[in-house]
Amino acid sequence: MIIKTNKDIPSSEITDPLVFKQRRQIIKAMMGSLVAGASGFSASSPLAETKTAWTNVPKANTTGESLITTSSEIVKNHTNYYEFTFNKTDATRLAQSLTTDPWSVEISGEVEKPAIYHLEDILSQQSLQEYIYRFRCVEAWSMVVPWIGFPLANLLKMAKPLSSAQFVQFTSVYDPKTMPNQHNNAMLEWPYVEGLRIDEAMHPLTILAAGMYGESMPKQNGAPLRLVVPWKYGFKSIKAIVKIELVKRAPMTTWNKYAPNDYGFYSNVNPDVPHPRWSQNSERQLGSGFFTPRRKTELFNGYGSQVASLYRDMDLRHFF
Ligand SMILES: Nc1nc2c(c(=O)[nH]1)N[C@H]1C(S)=C(S)[C@@H](COP(=O)(O)O)O[C@H]1N2
Ligand SMILES: [Mo]
Repeated sequence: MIIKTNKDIPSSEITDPLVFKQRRQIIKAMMGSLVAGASGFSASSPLAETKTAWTNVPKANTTGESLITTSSEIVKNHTNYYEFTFNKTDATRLAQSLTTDPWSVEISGEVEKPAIYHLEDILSQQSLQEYIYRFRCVEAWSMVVPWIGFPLANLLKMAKPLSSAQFVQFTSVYDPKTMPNQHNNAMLEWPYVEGLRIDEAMHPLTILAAGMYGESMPKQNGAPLRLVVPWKYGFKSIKAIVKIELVKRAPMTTWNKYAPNDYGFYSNVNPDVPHPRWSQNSERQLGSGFFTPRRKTELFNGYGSQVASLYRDMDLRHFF
């Protein structure tokens, strides 16, 4: 495994200075609402302009367990971002050209109050928390990431879902000018689409993340806003979300369309349901030593006590 380190380019060097300045102002504004009071920083203090203020984000106590996080250098430099590249190291560089500011998110479909929100308006209405979750890719590697985000349910409730809203469909940004693989629909169809059942989307473990490791989200990890569903395989955790639609029927998702026998709609982590080409009963933990044994994969990635009831009476081999 090749892990490139020190590839982080200061964003001031690669971003047009005006855009950079605007982004600092938004982050400053966001952090004002995030940390004012709790930390004593105010939006006008110079400290609030540094990324360190994100470290004052309170910890969410959704799981009651303490996990050792994977090194941020690894998580930032080993990414899956197929719009840019099919390898795991190049998105660190390639994704920097994506414009993530300004950003807006459309919420529509089976809701009383459809709306297009500016990202800063979404974030300023949420109390951001740190969620330390295991993250398991369908390729059988895993990591532990300290995300900064808020429950997806909070945002969905603002739109007032109708009773006809049975599923939620998420769509990533479509920007073939900066995302080279979007020029070709032969393998995967773009934009990237994912979906959840409404009760999965409303579950308190399901978050939208705007940052990780005490900083705003790196572009290669899905800036400015991505989904994180810790009990499902990583491809469900869609990056760079521009649209959230409440829908009546299960959406057609990118990976399910590409290979329905390999990637089910549910894709709950399950050691007993192998991928057609490999076992899922153990995983390589990113950052662990060469001689460290693989981790035994847990049903629902270890979150069963909180999420198993969502799948009561369902045959998990059939609904994989
Ligand atoms: N839009 C989009 N979202 C995506 C992907 C992608 O290629 N495009 N890859 C998925 C896969 S396969 C995984 S494992 C996780 C990886 O998240 P990370 O790169 O931040 O580790 O993002 C998921 N979300
Ligand atoms: Mo993945």
